[in-house]
Amino acid sequence: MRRLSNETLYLVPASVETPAYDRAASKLGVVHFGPGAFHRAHQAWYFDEMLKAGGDFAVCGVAVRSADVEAALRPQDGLYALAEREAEPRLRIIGSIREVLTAPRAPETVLARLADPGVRLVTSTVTEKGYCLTPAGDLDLGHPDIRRDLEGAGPPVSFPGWLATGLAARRAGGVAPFVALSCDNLSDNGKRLRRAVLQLVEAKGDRDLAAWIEGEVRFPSTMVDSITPATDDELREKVRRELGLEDAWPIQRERFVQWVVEDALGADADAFAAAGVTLTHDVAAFEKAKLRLLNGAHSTLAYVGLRLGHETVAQAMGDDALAGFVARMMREDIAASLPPTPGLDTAASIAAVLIRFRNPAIAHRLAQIAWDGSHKLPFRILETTAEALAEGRPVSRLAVPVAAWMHFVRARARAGEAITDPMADTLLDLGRRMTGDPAADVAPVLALAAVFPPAVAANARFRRALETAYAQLDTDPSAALAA
Ligand code: CS2
Repeated sequence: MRRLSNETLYLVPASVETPAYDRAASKLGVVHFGPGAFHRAHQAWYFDEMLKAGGDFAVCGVAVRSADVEAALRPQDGLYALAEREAEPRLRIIGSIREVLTAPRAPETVLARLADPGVRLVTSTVTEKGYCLTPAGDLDLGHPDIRRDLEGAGPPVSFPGWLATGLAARRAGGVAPFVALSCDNLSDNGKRLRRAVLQLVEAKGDRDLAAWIEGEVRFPSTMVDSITPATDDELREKVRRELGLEDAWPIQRERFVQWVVEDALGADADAFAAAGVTLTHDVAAFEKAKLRLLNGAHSTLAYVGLRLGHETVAQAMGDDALAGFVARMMREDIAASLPPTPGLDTAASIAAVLIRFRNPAIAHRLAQIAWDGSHKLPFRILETTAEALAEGRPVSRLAVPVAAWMHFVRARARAGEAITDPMADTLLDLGRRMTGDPAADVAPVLALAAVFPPAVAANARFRRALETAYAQLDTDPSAALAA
């Protein structure tokens, strides 16, 4: 079977939407770090819309490490299929990605793209760990990648390092800075990225560049949302059947897609708005609500669901006790932590999220959501918990996902299986030493300063709640879910 590419695009059946613009003539406007599944499901689709409307938004995707995306997309001229998995499914070929680079293989080209005056935006989905931050939100100067960037001999290795180097090149060349648009699931993502880049430049001792970045570079915060299960053989096969062409790495998501961006995009704002992006001055409230409600509930379903033997989000939602627990946690515990915000209807968002989780056309594996728990739980559950403790609200339900995460770590450690997490070694070591005794198992977990904010770790009420939930999940999970 022939491979999807510019040359074979004409073979795509008419039922599948293809780029309705001249790809060869489209101009590069965006460099994106982390062209993984989420980017290709979300921002690349929005940029495809903006290209369709005639804007200069072709994307150069830069993978910080792995060459997998380049290997899949280069022979396809950047083209891939995006499947919307709903009762009435839709398939579309996305054409916005014009080039994919793997940074360590082509550092000069990456730098040239970052310095290109036509590039106005540098977007990113490098996941929580790609920012190299300490729990307090400072750049982690002990992080191996940051240490290498500070030594400064070769090209950058960290994502903040690339941004700093790209901005330095623009300043040196008299080119206006790009807008740095973080699209990762972390609260105040723009502010965090700005801090990481500035602290790196300061640690290098380049005060002039730091002052220029402080004065000239915009780091708008954003909220991104669309459920994007990893690509599996079922999807590859479906796409092959429907296209009649081979696509090495098709992408799938639900139809729902949302991008809220802080209104600091300058001349590109109108193109974003026309493509359906919400521009607002208060992204933080949207981001917080999404992280705590959707992502908090997702992580809860993942860890508790895996403990109960479920495999996918839809299956976990079919378990009435678990679905009821998650709904109560959102309505009673998490909603209480969200300030009223114009344009944000918390009750409606919760109802919508619960429906999205039940989408029968999507097989979203709990094991995928369980990745990187040490970096996800702080934003998703522990900030809410810290506020609940400070304001005297109950924390017994919020302790359940944390206890279930402990069970996840323990079960994987015992089975001798790997876990995907930047702290995997520490966690597996802890897991191997867990005996099932709640007090003995909980204490070293709460001592993980990179995960638990001090006010949560030291709180006796939370510790008791965690011990109780941990014991219940061992002997009688239904008791934990009855909370
Ligand atoms: C999920 C998210 O994998 C995960 O951790 O919770 O990727 C989630 O599907 C998206 O944030 C939805 O917008």
